[in-house]
Amino acid sequence: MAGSDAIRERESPKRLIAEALRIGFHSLGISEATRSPHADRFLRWIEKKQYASMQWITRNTQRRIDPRKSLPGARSVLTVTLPYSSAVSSTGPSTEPGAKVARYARGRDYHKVMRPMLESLCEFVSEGDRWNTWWSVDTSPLLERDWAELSGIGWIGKNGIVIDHEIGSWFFLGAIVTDRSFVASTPAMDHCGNCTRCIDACPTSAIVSPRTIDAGRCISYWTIEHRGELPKESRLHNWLFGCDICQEVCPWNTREGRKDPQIHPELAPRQFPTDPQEITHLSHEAWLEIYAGTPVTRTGYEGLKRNAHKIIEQRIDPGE
Ligand code: B12
Ligand code: SF4
Ligand code: SF4
Repeated sequence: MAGSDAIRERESPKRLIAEALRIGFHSLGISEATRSPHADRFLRWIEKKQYASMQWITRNTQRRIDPRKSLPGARSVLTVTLPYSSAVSSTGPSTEPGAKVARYARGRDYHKVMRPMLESLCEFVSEGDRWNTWWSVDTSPLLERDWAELSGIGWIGKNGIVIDHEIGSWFFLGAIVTDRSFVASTPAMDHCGNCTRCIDACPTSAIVSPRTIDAGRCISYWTIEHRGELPKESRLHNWLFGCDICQEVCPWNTREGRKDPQIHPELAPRQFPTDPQEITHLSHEAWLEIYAGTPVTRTGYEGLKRNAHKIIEQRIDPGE
């Protein structure tokens, strides 16, 4: 029986949450499948071209702001979290020298880790072909953080990242949209208060206003998503791939009493070379051996060498 013909009452999520935890997720929250309350902010961001060269984000905008466009008849959005290691890299925090790789990218590619986990949870939700499901992790058109906030997972910090008050922000998000209806969780409250540490610490002023990132100024964008030569004015501040500064300074990630969640074994951090000179000399085979299966390959062999060259260039001429 298709979902639309089946029982319409909201169900208790108790068994669903237990199943998500059994599969290995850290938490699961539920929100109603509606238009995102921040949809207009997203559309303004697109209008202002704050996506730099990420043209792909301008496609499917209606689907991105409303999950019902991806799954007609959708009733619930289930948001799950999967923590990654918060341990500092072998080069230490971003104040220390050495080419740095963001924490999220130091284990196996999370898309690969989360895919079977989400598929397994979808199987549980759909009960054979009784209910329809559609899932997303990062690359699908869905404003994942908006539903994470609505489903009580955490609030969107001024750094633009979802923060869980117990474990901080070192985790990935995944989402399942379904026409099965579950009782929604209580939306998360903002706990940033008057703090502006992330905005003050961002070395490139990419957080142009609280919760709005101009990708064209963000080190994470330059080192991961930008293709071709880096703009002359770009400053990488020793980041070879990604950037963690606006999370490193967040008190919710450093406070005493923060819970250190269990990390999925496949996300255990690897050791990567930290000398940018060494990276510029890597053969293609060596590059594959070191980074295959991790998110770092997204920027490509040439892209990573480009980033290493830029770091070296800026050590010779800091330019500020
Ligand atoms: C495009 C993208 C990027 C781009 C652009 C960043 C950005 N903030 O949008 C780049 C490449 C720069 C990037 C970098 C990073 N990303 Co990214 N990225 C995405 C992606 C694919 C889409 C994000 C998006 O829709 N942006 C659109 C614009 C409009 O977002 P925005 O400016 O932040 O504004 C939104 C909200 O903040 C809110 N908002 C804006 N203003 C206001 C004001 C108020 C008062 C309120 C309440 C809300 C609000 O409304 C807007 C619409 O949602 C998502 C996955 C997904 N499908 O959602 C992952 C995602 C957001 N990224 C993620 C990660 C881990 C990162 C990095 C930390 C990686 C790293 N270490 O280098 C950095 C962090 C940079 C940063 N400070 O945001 C995770 C975040 C997990 C979490 N705990 O929140 C996600 C969810 C991927 C995942 N599935 O886990 N990313
Ligand atoms: S990821 Fe780095 S460059 Fe981007 S907003 Fe955060 S601190 Fe700024
Ligand atoms: S550093 Fe402060 S303002 Fe920024 S996200 Fe964390 S609590 Fe919020």
